[in-house]
Amino acid sequence: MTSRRTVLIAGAAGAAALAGGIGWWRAPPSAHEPPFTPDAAFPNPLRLPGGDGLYGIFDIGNHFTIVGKPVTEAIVPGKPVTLLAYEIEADGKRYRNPLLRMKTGGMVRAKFWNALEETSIIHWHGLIVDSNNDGHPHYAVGGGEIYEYDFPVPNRAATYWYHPHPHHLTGKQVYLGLGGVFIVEDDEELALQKALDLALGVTDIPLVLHDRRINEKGELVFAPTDDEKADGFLGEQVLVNWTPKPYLEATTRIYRFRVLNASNARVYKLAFKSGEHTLPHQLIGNDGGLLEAPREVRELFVSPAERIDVLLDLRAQPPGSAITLHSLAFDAMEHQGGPPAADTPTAAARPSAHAGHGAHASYGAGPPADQNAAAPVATAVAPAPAPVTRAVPALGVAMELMRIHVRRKVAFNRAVPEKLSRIMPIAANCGTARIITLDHVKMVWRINGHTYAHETTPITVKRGAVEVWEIKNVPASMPHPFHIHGFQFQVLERKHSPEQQKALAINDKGLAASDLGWKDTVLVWPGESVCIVIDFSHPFYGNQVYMIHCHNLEHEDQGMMLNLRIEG
Ligand SMILES: [Cu+2]
Repeated sequence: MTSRRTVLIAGAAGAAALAGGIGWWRAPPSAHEPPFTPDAAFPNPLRLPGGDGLYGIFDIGNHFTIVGKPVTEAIVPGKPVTLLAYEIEADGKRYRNPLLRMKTGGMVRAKFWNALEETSIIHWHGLIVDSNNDGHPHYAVGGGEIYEYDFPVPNRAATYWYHPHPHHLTGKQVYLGLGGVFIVEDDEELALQKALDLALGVTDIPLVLHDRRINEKGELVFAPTDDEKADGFLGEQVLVNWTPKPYLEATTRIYRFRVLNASNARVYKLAFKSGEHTLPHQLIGNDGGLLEAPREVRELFVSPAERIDVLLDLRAQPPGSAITLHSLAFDAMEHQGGPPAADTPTAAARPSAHAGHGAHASYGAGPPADQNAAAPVATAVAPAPAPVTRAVPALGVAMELMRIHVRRKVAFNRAVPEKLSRIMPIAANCGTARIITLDHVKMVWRINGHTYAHETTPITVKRGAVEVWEIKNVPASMPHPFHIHGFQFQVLERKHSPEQQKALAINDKGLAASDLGWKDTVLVWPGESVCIVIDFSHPFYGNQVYMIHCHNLEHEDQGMMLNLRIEG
């Protein structure tokens, strides 16, 4: 697939820095600190989760209503635009894409009100729920309709997330704004917070990465071409917590960053650098929560939907210094072996559009009958947004994501605990695995030769079975983040990995530090095979239908997704 490679490497110029820097969140300088002027490359204060508003922290207690709707927010300072968000109103506060937080063992009782003019449903990514509560696209509800959720959360503490999952529309709806972080806490987690004196939104900071195209008006532009529907839709800049070119003011202590890659298709290779010097940091957790012990790392791949939980120690950094979070250059197609496939498509052979061109957020549906106290949302359909003229960096092009300014020295004498948790390994090896093949025909990505159909369940597993799956990505392919609903898994082995992945191996099974612990999404490179083990035990009686899919959202919307039936 030489044409694919060309597509991926085209337009490799760096994204232009956004001008501006109005600093709409900047706190007034305190009497103790000199005034601070950020550098022009990162002029905007990082948006942090606070008491309300965008990313406001919402502690799940009683029943709540969460509305998916168009809202007005400024991504670029001073340029309010329409985007989509989940909104909760409670106790006189309004939260948008709230950071949901709860304890292990608690209940989620929520009404999702779809106030869009198209179908949608919320998937609780990483949560162990029955299939009625999973947010399977089969349960997507139309505009103006409601879906009721009612489920306990048995998960370990971790950073999960929630996002829309309607078939053909997931990529567009996530891109235009829908999605948020879902933090579960347990005793181990609270002990860690206490040991390191961590406070969510202050020193324990979620970093949600979205690459987006933003036009001169500050609008999000989602307009994938046929090539981009096949490859994945990339942005020209990376927003962190919906902040373009962000900076964070820090002190000389340990910070925790919970990174969620919520991008449609972009894989990041994250590293913290002080000038040219890469700073070692500690990986403490990933998709399914804390690792057994911290692991020193220097760089990590994070593919769409994956999470990493890291500690960055700034105690040795002098006040006045700056550290930059980078995505380092990598070759997205390294190891792409073999000749171009015989079925390498022409543009005419590619599938037709699912998501539409130039989609944006200026639409909505009126409230359902039982919600008539709420204000109706806009129904006007505005013209398509103007295109973006800046070049879009290809997958694997280096990008700078965020600047951290060390402002002030503080006394901080806490030590990172040597032991974080206990992970019981599932005894298994890659010998007799169920084979899951990722390939394509005529630019349509497939799993075991299938694309998605609501009515078919190509994979059936008995409840309580323990299975090893070998996920084999063909050589003439792309990196695919493979996700499974309803269960977590352990990664056993990486085989035929590209050199850039091998370079991160910490054991003779080729695993990277970020493959340890419990996972729900794992990146599989072209030509690579990844063995995982899944314990299909769960407390839900009767047949349950979940899914497996690629979390490149364009691949998923195109049908790189299958039903997974658990016979209960
Ligand atoms: Cu994929």
